[in-house]
Amino acid sequence: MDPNDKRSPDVIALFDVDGTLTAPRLTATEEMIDFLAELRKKVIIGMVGGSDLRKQKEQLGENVLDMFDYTFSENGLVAYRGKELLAEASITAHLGEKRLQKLINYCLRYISALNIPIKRGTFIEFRKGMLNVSPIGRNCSQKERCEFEEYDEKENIREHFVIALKETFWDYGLTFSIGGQISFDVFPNGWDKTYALQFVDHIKEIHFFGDKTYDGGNDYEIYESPRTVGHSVKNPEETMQICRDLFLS
Ligand code: M1P
Repeated sequence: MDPNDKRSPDVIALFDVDGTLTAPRLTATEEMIDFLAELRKKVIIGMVGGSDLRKQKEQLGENVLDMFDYTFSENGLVAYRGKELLAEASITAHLGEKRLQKLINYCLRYISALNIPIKRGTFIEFRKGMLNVSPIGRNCSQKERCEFEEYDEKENIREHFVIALKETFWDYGLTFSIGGQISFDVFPNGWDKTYALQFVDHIKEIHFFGDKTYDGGNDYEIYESPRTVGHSVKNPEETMQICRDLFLS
């Protein structure tokens, strides 16, 4: 602990990214970046997103590890304190190659049989601690991404896909989480955002801010956790407002 750090070691503000610090998959506004810097002078801050670090850098800036006291990528399966890598979880080691391949092959077969308005590329993104599966493909454009989201709201493509996966891989101990616009995440049970809490367990008061705090949303478990004080927000503006009231007034 830095002796010049006058902030309370007992309180942390922990933020989801998409819909909480930024619009979904878009970059943070200058106002938000400045706000986080101001807030960090008063309170320890951390970020816990479903995306991998590369995407978090795209959204919050290349220097994201310098902006937060704690950075949790892939729900905390990749965890940093400042620039120090604390731990990385591996879905490959957890599932084993054989089961992993069965799962990947099933997803690719399922997607190949889907008829949707458009398909692009990168249907499965292999991350350290999770798989991210997208029926349209991750390298669609921003416009195509928004169109798919609208289409999926009517046709429930991802929901049906997840039902099929749950039925087929019921004995794999996996969670399928629809957290964004075009994809869903696949990770072992318990590797949701509460996974990140072990790295801040020494902090008494953990304020969590997220937008998908409803049952089935990818902020639900951490929002409901008895270890956190949960704040449900509608957008980044509301995140800033609640933080101003709580920490800056
Ligand atoms: O942070 C929420 C989700 O953001 C992205 O989802 P999508 O590309 O579908 O909008 C993904 O990085 C996903 O892993 C993440 O949970």
